[in-house]
Amino acid sequence: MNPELSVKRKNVPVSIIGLEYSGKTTFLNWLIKQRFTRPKPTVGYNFEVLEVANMHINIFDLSGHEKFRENIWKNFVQSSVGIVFFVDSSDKNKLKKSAKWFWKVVNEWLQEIYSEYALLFIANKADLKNSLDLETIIRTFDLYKMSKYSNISFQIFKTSIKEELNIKTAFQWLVNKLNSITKNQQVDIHALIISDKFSNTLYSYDPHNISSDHELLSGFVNAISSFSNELLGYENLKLVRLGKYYVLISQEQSYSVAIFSLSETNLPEARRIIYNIHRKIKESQKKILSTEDYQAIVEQFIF
Ligand SMILES: Nc1nc2c(ncn2[C@@H]2O[C@H](COP(=O)(O)OP(=O)(O)OP(=O)(O)O)[C@@H](O)[C@H]2O)c(=O)[nH]1
Ligand SMILES: [Mg+2]
Repeated sequence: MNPELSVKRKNVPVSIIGLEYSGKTTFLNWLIKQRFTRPKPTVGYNFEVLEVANMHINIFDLSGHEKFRENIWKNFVQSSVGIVFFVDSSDKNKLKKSAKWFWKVVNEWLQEIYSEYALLFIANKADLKNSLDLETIIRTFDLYKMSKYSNISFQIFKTSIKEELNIKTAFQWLVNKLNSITKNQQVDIHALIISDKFSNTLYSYDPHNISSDHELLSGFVNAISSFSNELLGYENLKLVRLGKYYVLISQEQSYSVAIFSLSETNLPEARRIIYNIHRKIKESQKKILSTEDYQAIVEQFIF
């Protein structure tokens, strides 16, 4: 078996977001049942797994209601590879509010992680006679600006789920993008080290034996981290070159996670892995995690 760590590429998370009543759950239902439905408003979220093109697409259909937008969207969005943003093209009054949320996602949340994303913009309900034309929607949302985000593959479709207009094509676009993003994720992450602030190794995966002494490497990671804090000011995510390695280090108050990689192309994925590991560690209720706990967390994202 290839000893290199590689991203678990079969499970590909996708979040469907957008204001309430735009058709998110109708879309999910269509993907599952291939027919038009009239769902009730979503409370919380729906979850389904679709097996397409060798991937298990894990779809989270999130409620569009205000409380949920504020508190829950960000977590789902940041850990997804694909994001589907729904807009009701027949509801002129909601466009401005919808655009505000769209840009919050693109400008704030996705840039914070700076991983690679596929973002599918759906202007839905094209069958209704007051549906706005695509040009108006693009202008209102300022979608021309999307070309400057090199970490986001973006596409817009005007659809009707009711009349099955463009909906297959839009989903196919997403599947293709997810496929190519996750192919790039066949990464050569050579080692992953989690250490505490006293440089004790909490978890290490080092199949190439970068270091026979992991405590030494942990100490080194901590030293780089605090050195660059002094140099650059506190910044959560740092990238250093170490010989032939790119080392991405993320430090929290009591521990740090470092990923060693041979190629720059792996870095977007490394960022996502680090972000997810932090999230899982934070979510964990236990105060002290064992090596096995850390291992279980890491193995959710890479194998
Ligand atoms: N005419 C028309 N109606 C649609 C279309 N897509 C969805 N709808 C209807 O719009 C209504 C709202 O759809 P939902 O899928 O529940 O909306 P949602 O975005 O999941 O809403 P929340 O869960 O409340 O955030 C339902 O009655 C759907 O049947 C469409 O393409 N055309
Ligand atoms: Mg819904």
